[in-house]
Amino acid sequence: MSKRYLITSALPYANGALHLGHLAGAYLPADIYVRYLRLLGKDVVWVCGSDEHGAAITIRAKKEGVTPQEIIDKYHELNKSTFEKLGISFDYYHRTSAPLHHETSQEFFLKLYDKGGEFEEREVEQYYDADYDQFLADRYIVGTCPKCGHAEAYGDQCENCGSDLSPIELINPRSTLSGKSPVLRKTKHWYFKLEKHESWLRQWIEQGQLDGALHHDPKTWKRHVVGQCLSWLDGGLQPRAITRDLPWGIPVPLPEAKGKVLYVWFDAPIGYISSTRQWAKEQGKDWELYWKDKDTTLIHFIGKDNIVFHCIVFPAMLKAHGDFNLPVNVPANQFLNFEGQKFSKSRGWGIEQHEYLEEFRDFPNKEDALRYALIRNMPENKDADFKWDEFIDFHDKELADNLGNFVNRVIVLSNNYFSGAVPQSGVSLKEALSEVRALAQRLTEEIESFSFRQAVLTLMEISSWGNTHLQDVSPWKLYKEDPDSQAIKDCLFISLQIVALLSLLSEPFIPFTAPRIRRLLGLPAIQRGSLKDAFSQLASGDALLPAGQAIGKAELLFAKIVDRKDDSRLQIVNRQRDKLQQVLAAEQASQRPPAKPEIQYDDFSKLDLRTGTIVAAEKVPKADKLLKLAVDLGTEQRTIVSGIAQHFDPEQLPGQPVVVVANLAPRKLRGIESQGMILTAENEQGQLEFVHAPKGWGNGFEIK
Ligand code: B3M
Ligand code: ZN
Repeated sequence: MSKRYLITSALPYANGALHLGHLAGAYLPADIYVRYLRLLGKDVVWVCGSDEHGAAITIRAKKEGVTPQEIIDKYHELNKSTFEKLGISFDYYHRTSAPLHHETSQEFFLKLYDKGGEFEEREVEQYYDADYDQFLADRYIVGTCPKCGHAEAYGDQCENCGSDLSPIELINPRSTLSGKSPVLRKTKHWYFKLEKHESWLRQWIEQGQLDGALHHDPKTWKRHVVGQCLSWLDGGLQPRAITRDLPWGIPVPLPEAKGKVLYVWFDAPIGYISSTRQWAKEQGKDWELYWKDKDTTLIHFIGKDNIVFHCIVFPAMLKAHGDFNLPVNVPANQFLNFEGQKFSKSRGWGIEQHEYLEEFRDFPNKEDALRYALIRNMPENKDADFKWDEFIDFHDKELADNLGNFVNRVIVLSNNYFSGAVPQSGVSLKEALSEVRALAQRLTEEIESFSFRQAVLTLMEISSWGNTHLQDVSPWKLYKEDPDSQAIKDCLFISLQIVALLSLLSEPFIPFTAPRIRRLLGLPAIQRGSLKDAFSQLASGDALLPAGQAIGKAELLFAKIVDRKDDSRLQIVNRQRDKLQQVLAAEQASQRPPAKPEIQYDDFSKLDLRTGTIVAAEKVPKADKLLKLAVDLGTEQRTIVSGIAQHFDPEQLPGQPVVVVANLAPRKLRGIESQGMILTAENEQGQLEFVHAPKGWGNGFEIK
């Protein structure tokens, strides 16, 4: 392991709240990793912040009818404070509107500019909205997708078919500002010559080689990350425009670039640097050590939609600059779905982080309950799905029944048998805990290889080991025979050591629970290096909790959700499930045809509706949709031609009760006179069903 770590998480746009998928993607995994490094006493800095430039912000401002500044202030505060409440322990949460970030980005641009050979200037034609006197960012242009025909494709992407587009490709483009079709106008932009960097990038990604030396082991990178990078490289790299004609952003620091700003994806990753600089300034540290020293490991945590920027574009920028380290790993996560579907704010499908905190405010230990469920189902190598059923199971079966129960039993028994003091024991902890130590060792390897799902299962395995050991010895049985039995003391001595170890190992995953376990044991608060110290104590066979130490009273760490005596927690979860049902029901209702205009009673009373039974049915030749039916109306038999052939097999129909509009004027269909109409309705699956009176009613009754 290296001496120093610089960890980054993707800077969220300050244009909206974050949902659980974001949390599971780039923030929770980094938090686990960083907390773990801190427990090992590593010198680590974790930076993040709000991404406050680009069309994402100005479009949201326009939608809400406020200024971009109001938007970024609102969502920066919301996201920052929500992260804090969930225990996401950034060292610094900066914002890209800060002066230090503007300065850092402009310096970066100028360094590449002055170096020469990295940029090229191009005169290009771009869409311009004459009414608004403004060039249009890609997202400000909508039109028909040339690939799939979707009418609302954006200038950079079609959300229907997923194609990357350029605004020029759109059919019938319109400006989202004026709604009119934009005009093409000449403008000048600076392009970063990404293609120049193609060959070393390939070596670096494929073989982990950089400047003729091994930079990282390429096997430690996730396959889907390497795969995405290579397919980009295979497609050939192109120069990328890094300036824009927009009124919101960081001014391009060149006299001839008045009115132009840096492209948001140029300045956003530089946000990692400025966030580190701001942190160092406030802490009296040297930021450059974290970015430039060879003993520093840089790791970017992101979602899969940002891979190309972090594995190709930003590394090329850093290399072009010359002084900076490149990331040793970019353990991007895939996407999290929600109850089988994509998160969608507009559909109301999903839950945002701050909403969860609000709606679960009366749910005990809500933060760790959520973190745990997200870690158990983290989309590490493929997309995953968050389900409330699983949230309940993970909480009740694993956190409560396994971990919570183990801690509780050990504390209760120690209080009962030894008046709350750690018992004397002569066992060799080296031997007694050898399996537990091996599990702890495995857990560290899993965290270090970004396998957090597996790591949290290993945590549970340690707790299971403790439960099994307790069960095997069953001190409550021994106690009845001989309350002074040494076996009881040994068993609880060992168990208490495991609880002490769990109070540290659990902290990266469930940081609200771990300090409570510490307090139950009478142990001091966790500090940087606590786990490292514990590992060396265990390695030399020393106790984490020495005999005689006073422990506290038991308290419930996790109150089960499914609990016959108290359903308050289940109700909180059920409210979420009900909300989703309502979303689905409302969507189904809105798919039904709109109501028809009002009619008078007389209009209705003109209808003669009668019960009947189909007695014969056959296909109408050369008509896909039509069936010829014979219907018994009690006093007479009618021939009715009905457009239901695609829904029913004629052989199944004889005997089917129906309702007939009996006084509909006859009309000829394919040469057959149809003498009435059969009533049907479409069910939720879009299939036709007959409307009919209850079976056994008989034919010819009037329906009023
Ligand atoms: N703000 C995109 C996103 O939120 C962008 C990430 C920047 S990371 C430097 O997905
Ligand atoms: Zn399309």
